[in-house]
Amino acid sequence: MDTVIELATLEERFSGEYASFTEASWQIQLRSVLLREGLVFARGATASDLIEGLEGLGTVFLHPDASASGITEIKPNGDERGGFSRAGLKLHTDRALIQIPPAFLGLILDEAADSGGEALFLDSAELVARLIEVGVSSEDLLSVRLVSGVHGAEALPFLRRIDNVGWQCRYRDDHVGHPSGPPSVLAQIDQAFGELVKAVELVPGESYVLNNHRWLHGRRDFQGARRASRLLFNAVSESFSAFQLRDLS
Ligand SMILES: O=C(O)CCC(=O)C(=O)O
Ligand SMILES: [Fe+2]
Repeated sequence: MDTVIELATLEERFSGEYASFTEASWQIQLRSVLLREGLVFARGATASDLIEGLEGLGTVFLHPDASASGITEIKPNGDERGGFSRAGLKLHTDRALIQIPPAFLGLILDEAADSGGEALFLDSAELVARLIEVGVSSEDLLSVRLVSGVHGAEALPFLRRIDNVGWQCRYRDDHVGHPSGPPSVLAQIDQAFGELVKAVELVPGESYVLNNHRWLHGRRDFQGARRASRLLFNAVSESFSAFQLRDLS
């Protein structure tokens, strides 16, 4: 039986338990882990495999930096900050300041850094649960907005309820955009980030796909010639990326 692709949840990835799938079944497993967990790791998948794997869930979103096929090559180009630098990227939502950010993000590590460059992840469902647990009120939480650092004016909700389907989250705190809301809540968010963030050292040929409406991602700063390929997708249905938050109503 030809094994083409190996998949793991974040937990399985940490314990090195990749599961092998044949051609026939890996796409089904990829979609099912993505829908359930919002984050899935793969080994041996190319960009076109990921595009095929998301068939029925998402369609390729053309980022301004992407090539015609939708792939953005992420590598240092002399910038001092942002994706095309060697700088660390704080936890964020991709394209957080557009009305509906792309729902899914795939990233393949093509070439590893000499040091650093670990991928960072945070589940906003876990974040909200923690914030409620430490006493943040749902009213305060729902008052947090995201303000563009580039276009000025518009403020978009940190957490948006989509009728009958669930929630959507967006966040960034960098040159692209920043949160606005009760200072004590913003401080609690920062503290929870430090406690809940997960770092993964991807190996070349390894990739992840995440729900960009649920999981925040980032990376640590690095040395060397790290290179990655990124794909973004719009969801075929909002319900594919909306997630449940028991603590908020
Ligand atoms: O380099 C990475 O691992 C992620 C890059 C990224 O998140 C971005 O450019 O928005
Ligand atoms: Fe990103």
